[in-house]
This record gives sequence, structure tokens and C-alpha cells, in this order.
Amino acid sequence: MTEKILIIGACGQIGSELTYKLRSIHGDDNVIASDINYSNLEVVNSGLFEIVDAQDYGSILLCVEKHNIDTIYLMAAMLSATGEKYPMKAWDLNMSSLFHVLNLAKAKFISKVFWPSSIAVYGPTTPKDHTPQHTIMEPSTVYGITKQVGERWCEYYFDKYGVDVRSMRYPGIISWKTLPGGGTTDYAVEIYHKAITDGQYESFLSEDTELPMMFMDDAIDATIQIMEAPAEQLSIRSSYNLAAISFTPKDIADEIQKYIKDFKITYKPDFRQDIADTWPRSIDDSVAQTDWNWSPKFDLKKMSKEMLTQLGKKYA
Ligand code: AKB
Repeated sequence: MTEKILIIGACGQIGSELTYKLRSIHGDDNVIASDINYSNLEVVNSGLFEIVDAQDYGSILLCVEKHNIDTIYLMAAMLSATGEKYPMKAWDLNMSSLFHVLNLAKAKFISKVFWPSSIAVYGPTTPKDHTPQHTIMEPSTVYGITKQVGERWCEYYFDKYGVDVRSMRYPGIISWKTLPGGGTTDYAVEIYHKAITDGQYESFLSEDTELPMMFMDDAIDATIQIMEAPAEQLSIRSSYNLAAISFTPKDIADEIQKYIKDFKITYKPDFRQDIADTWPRSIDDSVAQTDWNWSPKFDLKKMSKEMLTQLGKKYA
């Protein structure tokens, strides 16, 4: 029987591209996109779409039963920067949505779950370079706390109830189709847009702030790879470290200047600098490499070329 997939949070930066990719693999009729509103018309008009409130168990169940869903990708979340403005809202959304989906799997309405964690699970006491899979985790943002607690619950549901939940710790994700919203790593997307539209960018992180990042195509490939991996190959049921590139705002600016000679960058760090300062500079993802053959395809050079080419066409 064909697998039926529901993506919750399909209008967002990663959810939208996951929708397109999963439809190309499983067929349009087998992938249902959903979100709390119609905020991304490209996704809404691209195939089957349902309004689903991730915080309402009944709303998700209704959709699961209507479409005979087997697998849920839970992509709805409040990210690090917005979460600091609305701590209780971030806690409620990030935790209740995860519990609803895990409980649907526990009750056997669905058989498989993907839930993204983040490098935000790490905090100021974590080793900053080549951060290992198992290490100190004392996150200092609400978002990071929800992701760390979420990881513990994923492992608990796997151990106690046999729920097949799979997860990875996304770094900052860079893409050109849909803008991210409310994250600390968002500068690395905005900078390419502003380079094309304004020829300049004011960075909210300082020039030497190095963070782990990844191009969208790699993030989507990783997500699909972990979901297709045989269950017995997965040794981690909390969340896998995942890595591709690490760079600073200055590194991107230098790369952009190779294409746009007079591109100017200025630096005005704001509250997001305090968040970035608690996160790792680089990640050791050797467990993901061993367990499910993870390896990224994009470095900063290749990604910058692709971003500027695609955005150049978009704004032409
Ligand atoms: C954020 O900046 O909050 C996210 C993340 C690293 O999870 N992009």
C-alpha cells in the first residue's frame, strides 16, 4: 500500500520545500500539505492542502483519518528569536504539537514521525567546536529548551511505546524559495536577498560570529534519508547531530563580493547576538555519517552561487 504523508507547518521555510520534494517522490495524491493558515499560496495551490492547527489534537486527527495518513512530518514551531519574545507561546506550540503527534503514533493512528530538533539544544557550557553527539546540553533559549525536552520525549516514546520517531538537529538552513521567520540564523538568508535588491546589508550578528549552517537541498536530502533508513540502522532516537558548513557573516559577504563587487555589509548586533553566542561553531555529525550515510553536497561557494543565481532570476 502507498504511504500517505501529512506535513504540518507546510507553509514555512523547510515545510514548503519538503512538500515539493516528497510529492516528487511519492506522488501528489499521497502528500497532504497543512498549516494553520493560507500564508504561502504557492504551497496552498500546489496540491492537496488542509488547514490544521498543530496545537489541537482533534484538528490533526481529523486530517489523519480523512486522508488515511501513515507518516507525519511536524515542521510547525516557534524559532529562537521569536521564542524569546513570546516564551510561553513558544513553549505551548512547540511542546503541545509534539505531544499530539507522538500520542497519535502511540495510539497507532499513524506509524512514523519526523520531528526536527536544532543546534539550539546546545548552550554556553557546550564545547563549541566539533560539538559531539553526546555532550553538555544547557540551552538558554526557550526554543532550545523545547527542543531539548522534545528530544527526551521522542526517545521516551520510542523506548516505552515503540513509536518510530526520527529526528535531527538542524543547523541554520539557507534557501531562496521561502523566507525563514523568527530565527537567529535568518541573517544568512536575508543577506543574499538584500545583496540582490539593495546591494547592501546590515547584519544583526557581528562579523566573526561563526555558526553551523546548511543549504536547503542538503537539509531536505538528510530528512528524506533518515526517514527512509531501515529502523535497525538508527542508533539515536533522541536526535542526530547534522553538519554541513560553518561560516561567519564576513565569510558570506566576501563570497557575495566575488559576484557583486560593490556589495556593502555593516554590523549592528542586536539581542540575537546573545543567542548566537551560546551556540556551537561547528558540529561533529559522525554518528549520522555512520548510521545512515549522511554527507552534504553544498559548501559556502557552491551555495552562494546557487542562492545568487536563483534570487537573481526571482527579482529580475
Ligand atoms: C533558529 O535560528 O532559531 C533556527 C535554528 C538554528 O534552529 N534556524
